[in-house]
Amino acid sequence: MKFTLKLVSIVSLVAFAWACPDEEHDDHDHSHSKRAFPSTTLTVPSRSLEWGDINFIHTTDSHGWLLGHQKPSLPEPNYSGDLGDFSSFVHHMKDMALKKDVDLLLIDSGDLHDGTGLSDGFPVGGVDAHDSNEFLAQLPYDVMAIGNHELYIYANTLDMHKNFVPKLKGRYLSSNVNITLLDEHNNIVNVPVGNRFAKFKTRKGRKVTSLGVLFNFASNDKNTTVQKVADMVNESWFIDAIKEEPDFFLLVGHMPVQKDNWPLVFNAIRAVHPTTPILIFGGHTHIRDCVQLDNRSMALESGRYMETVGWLSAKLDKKGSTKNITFSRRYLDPNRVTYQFHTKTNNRTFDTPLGKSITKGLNKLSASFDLGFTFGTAPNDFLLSRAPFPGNSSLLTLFAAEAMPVALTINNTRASIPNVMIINSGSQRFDVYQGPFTKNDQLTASPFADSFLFIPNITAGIANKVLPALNHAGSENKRRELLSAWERELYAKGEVDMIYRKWLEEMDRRDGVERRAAGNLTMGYVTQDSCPGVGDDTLHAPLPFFSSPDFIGSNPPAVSDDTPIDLVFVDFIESQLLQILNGVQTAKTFTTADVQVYTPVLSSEVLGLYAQKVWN
Ligand SMILES: *[C@@H]1O[C@H](CO)[C@@H](O)[C@H](O)[C@H]1NC(C)=O
Ligand SMILES: *[C@@H]1O[C@H](CO)[C@@H](O)[C@H](O)[C@H]1NC(C)=O
Ligand SMILES: *[C@@H]1O[C@H](CO)[C@@H](O)[C@H](O)[C@H]1NC(C)=O
Ligand SMILES: *[C@@H]1O[C@H](CO)[C@@H](O)[C@H](O)[C@H]1NC(C)=O
Ligand SMILES: *[C@@H]1O[C@H](CO)[C@@H](O)[C@H](O)[C@H]1NC(C)=O
Ligand SMILES: *[C@@H]1O[C@H](CO)[C@@H](O)[C@H](O)[C@H]1NC(C)=O
Ligand SMILES: *[C@@H]1O[C@H](CO)[C@@H](O)[C@H](O)[C@H]1NC(C)=O
Ligand SMILES: *[C@@H]1O[C@H](CO)[C@@H](O)[C@H](O)[C@H]1NC(C)=O
Ligand SMILES: *[C@@H]1O[C@H](CO)[C@@H](O)[C@H](O)[C@H]1NC(C)=O
Ligand SMILES: *[C@@H]1O[C@H](CO)[C@@H](O)[C@H](O)[C@H]1NC(C)=O
Ligand SMILES: CC(=O)N[C@H]1CO[C@H](CO)[C@@H](O)[C@@H]1O
Ligand SMILES: [Zn+2]
Ligand SMILES: [Zn+2]
Repeated sequence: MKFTLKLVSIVSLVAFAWACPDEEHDDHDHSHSKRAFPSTTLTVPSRSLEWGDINFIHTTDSHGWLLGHQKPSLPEPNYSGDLGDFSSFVHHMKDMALKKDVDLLLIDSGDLHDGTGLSDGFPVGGVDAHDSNEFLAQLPYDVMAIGNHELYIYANTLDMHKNFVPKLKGRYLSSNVNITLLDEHNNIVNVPVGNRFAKFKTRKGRKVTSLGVLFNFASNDKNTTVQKVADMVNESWFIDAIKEEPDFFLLVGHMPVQKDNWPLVFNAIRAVHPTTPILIFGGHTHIRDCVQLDNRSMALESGRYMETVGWLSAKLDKKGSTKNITFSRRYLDPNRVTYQFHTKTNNRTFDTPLGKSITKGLNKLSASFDLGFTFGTAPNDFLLSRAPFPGNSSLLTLFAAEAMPVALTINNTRASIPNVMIINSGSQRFDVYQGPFTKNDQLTASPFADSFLFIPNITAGIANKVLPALNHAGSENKRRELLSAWERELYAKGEVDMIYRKWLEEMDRRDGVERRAAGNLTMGYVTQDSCPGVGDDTLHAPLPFFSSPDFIGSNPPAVSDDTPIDLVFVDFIESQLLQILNGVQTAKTFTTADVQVYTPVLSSEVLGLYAQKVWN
């Protein structure tokens, strides 16, 4: 699948620079003094944070969600804090750390690109996330690491290297990721995107050795290089970097804390330093998770899309101690209620000038990208996994059975010929909520810019067999354990939805019915990880989970089985579809030579065109 990103030349990088917000210190804005205090009906966190000697605030996989989740449908308000609110939160937390005389570090584990209009809605000639990253750079991040979404498109990696990395002053880490580019003498050079490691001292003088590791990602663009983690730990620079003993190792990286390669890095360090504290901040699979690889280390993963802010603290003991370290970890719902609760501020004292200027700047960016452009008004929520499929509230049903048949036949000379239309369900990324359906919502829900193809003159009887056969082949593979090989391939390409969905399914199965029935909890994530105690900051009942097939299609046309019709499908699934078509009939062997372009409309445009026609 292709992201809806316009390919841009390097020259155009310079052409589009976001002007810094100029009115951040608007002294005439007294509106905040009229604000009411948060009403007590909002869900507050269950308990205070536990502070240690070293404390961390962690973000990961923010994917451009810097204005937070703004829809009123549940559970979105729980994630409504924007980057300006987060900046104010960090400011107050830093103040608290000073008063407590402890260290507080701010960490990010990558994937800043691809997710909302703020990152992806740039005008022609722009670069994905170039402008939204200007706002992230205004936060006092101590260490950031590169994610796979920084590497799908070379222009994005180059922008990170040239424009973002310098702002982090040596603390943007890419231990195993390089970029190839021309240097100032026009020589081709291959260099780390950021820094391979950083050694620094905290405010309290603690020595830190930090790395930034990416999982074994294989779908990176030309002229970017991802070295396997197993090879990285054998590099002489790595062995040198970890030789000296710091007060703690800070391993930041775009790699999940379970079932991936953190143990390779961890063990390499443990072989040299058996008791030095090791803090790991992972990401990529979009879940909340925590694991202790031994009793003097902890690894935290803090969700996705600014739906989670992670907290980790540790009470350090003497160097060389073999006692257990006391850790705590917490998954915060990012909203002003959470932020104010933990910083003991109220709606009047919470906002900082920087926070307000970031919010204002992001809204201005949104306006300049015209992200509020409204295609139509969604009559109800359309959900990816929280509503039964097929069903009236299923986004997959909406897309396949309603939106494709409308959008793909606009101005199409084949509109009058009956058809069957098929797409992969992974083409949809995020729920569509009741209310205005905007340019931002389209970029968020349906980002993949795939083309539609068709084979004419397939009899309806045959065409109707294709979708069930595609889905059956998928579940056959599952049964025959072929899935693991397929999943491994998807994983190397950066696909993580299957892991995120499994996580949702497990929390629903574990205590969905019981917790929802109790009626005293709002809906949200209910985390069960392998670290001691409860991790969620605000207690929730799990979101309901419904599974859906891998492939979805329009309703069968009301014609006889021998009627010739058009078999329409998205190019992403062409090879699988041809294979299946040649299985459900043998009269003819179909090849790519039989395939034609159906419409210039791309899969990323379908919902908008449908909304314009039907939701207006
Ligand atoms: C708190 O302040 C924000 C703006 O900063 C405002 O939108 C909101 O309505 C206020 N909340 C309450 C509960 O007063
Ligand atoms: C990689 O970058 C170099 C330097 O800009 C360029 O000469 C080369 O053609 C690029 N390679 C590919 C495969 O794009
Ligand atoms: C990354 O760049 C460094 C510095 O130029 C080079 O020594 C190293 O071989 C490169 N690594 C990879 C995997 O390309
Ligand atoms: C790394 O080095 C160790 C010890 O020298 C060796 O056993 C291992 O095979 C090496 N791994 C790789 C991937 O080269
Ligand atoms: C120390 O931590 C380990 C797990 O890493 C646990 O099994 C053990 O009970 C703990 N010991 C003490 C004394 O807390
Ligand atoms: C911590 O773990 C190590 C080995 O994993 C063990 O030898 C040691 O006894 C543990 N310490 C405590 C206090 O449980
Ligand atoms: C779905 O919508 C159709 C048409 O509006 C309606 O007839 C049907 O009852 C709805 N089904 C459900 C389960 O709400
Ligand atoms: C369909 O044709 C009309 C009239 O030429 C045009 O305005 C419209 O943009 C076209 N729509 C699509 C989706 O191509
Ligand atoms: C359509 O397919 C039938 C066989 O299913 C064939 O007899 C016929 O010639 C085809 N028509 C066209 C226009 O290709
Ligand atoms: C919710 O209700 C259940 C069952 O009535 C009770 O056990 C639980 O403590 C309540 N939780 C909260 C957060 O009030
Ligand atoms: C803090 C906050 O906004 N909490 C909201 C979370 O979402 C539920 C609805 O599911 C609201 O009732 C809460 O107020
Ligand atoms: Zn991600
Ligand atoms: Zn990722």
